[in-house]
Amino acid sequence: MTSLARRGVLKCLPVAAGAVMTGLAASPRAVARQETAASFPQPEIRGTAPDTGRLETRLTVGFTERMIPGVGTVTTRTYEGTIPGPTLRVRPGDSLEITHVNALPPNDAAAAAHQDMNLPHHFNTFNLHTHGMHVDPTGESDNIYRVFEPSDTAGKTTTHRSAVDVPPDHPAGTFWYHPHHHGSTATQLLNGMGGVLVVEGDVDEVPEIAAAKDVVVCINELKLADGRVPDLTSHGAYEGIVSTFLVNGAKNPVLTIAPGEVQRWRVVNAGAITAHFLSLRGHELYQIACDGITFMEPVASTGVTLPMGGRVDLLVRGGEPGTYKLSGGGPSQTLLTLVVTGEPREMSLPARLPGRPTSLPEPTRSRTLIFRSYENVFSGAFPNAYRILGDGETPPADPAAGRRDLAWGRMAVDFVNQRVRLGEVEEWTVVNDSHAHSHHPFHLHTNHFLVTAVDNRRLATPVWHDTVGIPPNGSVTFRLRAEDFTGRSMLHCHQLQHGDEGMMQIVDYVS
Ligand SMILES: [Cu+2]
Repeated sequence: MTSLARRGVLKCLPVAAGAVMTGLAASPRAVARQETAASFPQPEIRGTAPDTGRLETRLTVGFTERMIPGVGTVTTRTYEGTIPGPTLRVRPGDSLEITHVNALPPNDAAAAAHQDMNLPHHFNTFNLHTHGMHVDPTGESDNIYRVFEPSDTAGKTTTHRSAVDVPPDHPAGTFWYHPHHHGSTATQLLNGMGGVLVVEGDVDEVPEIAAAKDVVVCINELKLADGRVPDLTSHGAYEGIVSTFLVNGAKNPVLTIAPGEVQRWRVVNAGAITAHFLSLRGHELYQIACDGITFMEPVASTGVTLPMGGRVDLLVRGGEPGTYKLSGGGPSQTLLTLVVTGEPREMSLPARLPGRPTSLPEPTRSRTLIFRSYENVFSGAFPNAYRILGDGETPPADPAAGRRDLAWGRMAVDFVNQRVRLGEVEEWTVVNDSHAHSHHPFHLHTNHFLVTAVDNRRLATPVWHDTVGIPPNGSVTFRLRAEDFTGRSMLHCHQLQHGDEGMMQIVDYVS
C-alpha cells in the first residue's frame, strides 16, 4: 500500500458541514508579535509512580472561574480547575486508580425528577469514560452506567472511586477521558470537562518519534453565554451560541517549531458538537495513528478529519519560516498558530511503525444500524428526535413492562440492543439517513473496529477507529471482532446532544 493511496483514504472520510480549517501565512510583523507570546500551554501531566504500576490520582469536579485571554471570565464545570483536565499517562499493565470528588452543587430538583430518559437531566452528576481504551466496561472500571451524584447538601462533596486495569497488551497511543452519564454528557463536555489519557509504549520507542517533541493538542469546545455554559434544559439551549474552541485551555495559543524540526502532535477533539478538518498550509501532515491505534507507516496528507471524540497522532515537520494558522469550526475561528522560526534542524520521519495489521477474517454475521434525526418534531421539549433504527432497535415504550423508549442509566431494565459474541467477526453498516446538516459520529465503547468502506466505496487500506463520522445521507462499513471483555457497554452518536437525547444503544458483549 502506497502512501498516495492512503491519502485518498483519509480524504474520503466525512467532514462536517461548516467545520473547516485553513492554513494562512501571516505578515512578518505578525511573526514578530507572536514570537513574544506566551509559550504553548500543556496540561499538567500525572504519570504512573515509578516501579508501582499504579497511577493513583484525584480528580475534583467543581465550578471554576477563570480568565481566558481573548475569551473573558468564564465559570464552568472542570476537572481540577483546568480545561482540559490533567493529562494522565500510563503504560500497558498499569492500573489507573482515580478518586473522583464531586464538588458540584445539588442537582436541580425539577431536572432530577424527569420522566423521560432522553430529556437531559442531572447536570451535576457524572461518571468516568476512558474513551477508546480496551478495558473492562463493568464494575469500577470504564462503566458508564455508574452515577457519581453530588451531595444533596450545598457545600458538601461526595467521593467515588474508579479502578481501570490497563491490559499488558494494550496498544500505546492517545486516548482521553470524559464524563458519560446519560443526560448530562453534552452539557458537561461543553463546560470543558475532558482530559487526555496517554498509553505509553512501543510507538514511543521508534527513534524518530522518541526524538520528536511530544505535544498534546486538546481541543475543547465551549458554548458560552455571558461567561457560563447553559444546561441543556431545552432543545435549543445551544442554538445560536457560537462555539469557543480552546487548545489546551487557551484561545489560539502559539506553538513554535524550527524549520526541519519534527514534532509529534496528539490531537484530541474533546468537543461535543463540532468536527474539525485539520490542515496547515505549507505543511504536509504525517498521520501515525488514528484513535490510538498506530499505523503500519506514516501517511502523508494535506488534511485530516477529526470527528467529535476522535484523535489523530501527527508528525509535523517545520517548513519555511513564517506564521501559519490552524482554524476550525468555521473559517474565522483559529485553533492555534504555528510559528516556524529559529536554527534549521534536520530531523527525519520513520519509514515503518509498530502498527496494528489492517485485516480481519471474513465476517460470519452482519448488522445494519440507521441513525435518524426527526428534526421536524421539536414542538415539544425533547420528543425522541434522535433514534437508532435497524437491527437491534429499541422497541416502542411499554410502561406496563417498565420500559420507556430507551433503557439505561438509572433504569435497571434488562434490555439490550446489540448482543455481540467475543471472537466472532461481524460486518456492520451504519447509515446516516438524516438531512445534510446532521453529522453523526458513531462511537463504540470497549472495542475498536476496522473501517473498510465509506458510502460503499472500499478503502484502499482499512483504518481502525473507535469513533468515525457517518456522512450525511451516507454510510460507513466496518468489521468488528470484540475481544477479552464481557458485559454491558454502549454505542452512540458522539454529537453528544444527539446522544443525550436518545441516539444511544446498549451493547452486551458475551462469551
Ligand atoms: Cu448524531
